[in-house]
Amino acid sequence: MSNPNDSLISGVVSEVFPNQCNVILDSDPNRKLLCSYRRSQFLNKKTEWRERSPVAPGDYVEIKVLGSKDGVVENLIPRKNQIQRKAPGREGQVLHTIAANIDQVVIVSAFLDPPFSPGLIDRFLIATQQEQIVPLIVINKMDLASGIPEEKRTPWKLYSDMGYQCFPLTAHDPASLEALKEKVKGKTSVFCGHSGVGKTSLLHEIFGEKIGKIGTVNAVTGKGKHTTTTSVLLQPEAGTRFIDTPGIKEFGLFNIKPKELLEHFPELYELEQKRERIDHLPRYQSYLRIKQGLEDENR
Ligand SMILES: Nc1nc2c(ncn2[C@@H]2O[C@H](COP(=O)(O)OP(=O)(O)OP(=O)(O)O)[C@@H](O)[C@H]2O)c(=O)[nH]1
Ligand SMILES: [Mg+2]
Repeated sequence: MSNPNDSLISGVVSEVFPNQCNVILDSDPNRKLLCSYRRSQFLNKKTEWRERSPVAPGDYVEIKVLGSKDGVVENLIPRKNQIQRKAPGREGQVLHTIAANIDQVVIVSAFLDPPFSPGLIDRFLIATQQEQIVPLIVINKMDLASGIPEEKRTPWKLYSDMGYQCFPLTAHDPASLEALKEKVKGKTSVFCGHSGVGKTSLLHEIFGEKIGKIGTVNAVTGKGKHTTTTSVLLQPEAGTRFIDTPGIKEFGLFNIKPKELLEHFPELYELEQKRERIDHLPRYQSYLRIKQGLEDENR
């Protein structure tokens, strides 16, 4: 008797829609099938958190092919890791998986327009540490730094001093992208950050192909207007994958207790252990806001 799994083929989820997702086939990376999936089949009912969608970009799946363009997801392969946040604006404990099976998170901030945002960087650093994913911090739009006093031109210094890899660059200046290009080669990288920081622009420049729309930044609010609306995984060359994500306003952490939080702020932790004052230090505000948010949630 034939095994029903014999007719299944494997691939990676590249884009997720309600009840359907695009899957790039392992056997033919230029071929993409639109596949339906059954929420009830894959959602993990045992955890107290509900996932917004059972599949995410980067998930490995096995599918049954139905025609030249579509199929059905039959199996979801367990994830090696994932980057998740608390889904914003919802009641209850709902999770949004931004990406699965990734090597590194490229945390993109702009030097200006929108303003450099240490709060979001700090949250992503915690999430990557929890999942043991390499974080790379990109500070885009360095062209806007000319005319800014010297001492204010390196807002990321705090992070490089702590040993994080920081890449100050300008998307439109190819020479400034070389170091980052080397780092993303042969890896799966997810590009995250606020709207308008230049994630899609950077990806255009690095991979040299049109991958999505590039937006404008609102002159009044300084915020982008969410030009990329769904996360998309692309595979420009064998072994290299990247995921462009829509800009996020909030990155809500979960599964971490307020008292564990200080360990993710090692420079504050050490001083607090020695009972020294920390409330004047740069990341203290971030620490405090995240801690208060987690305490409110636990009430
Ligand atoms: N001055 C300057 N502008 C840039 C740079 N990189 C991108 N931009 C501009 O910033 C705006 C937003 O760029 P996008 O690439 O759409 O930003 P995004 O992060 O993908 O935004 P979302 O898709 O909304 O999350 C566009 O007008 C880009 O031309 C840069 O290095 N310098
Ligand atoms: Mg974009």
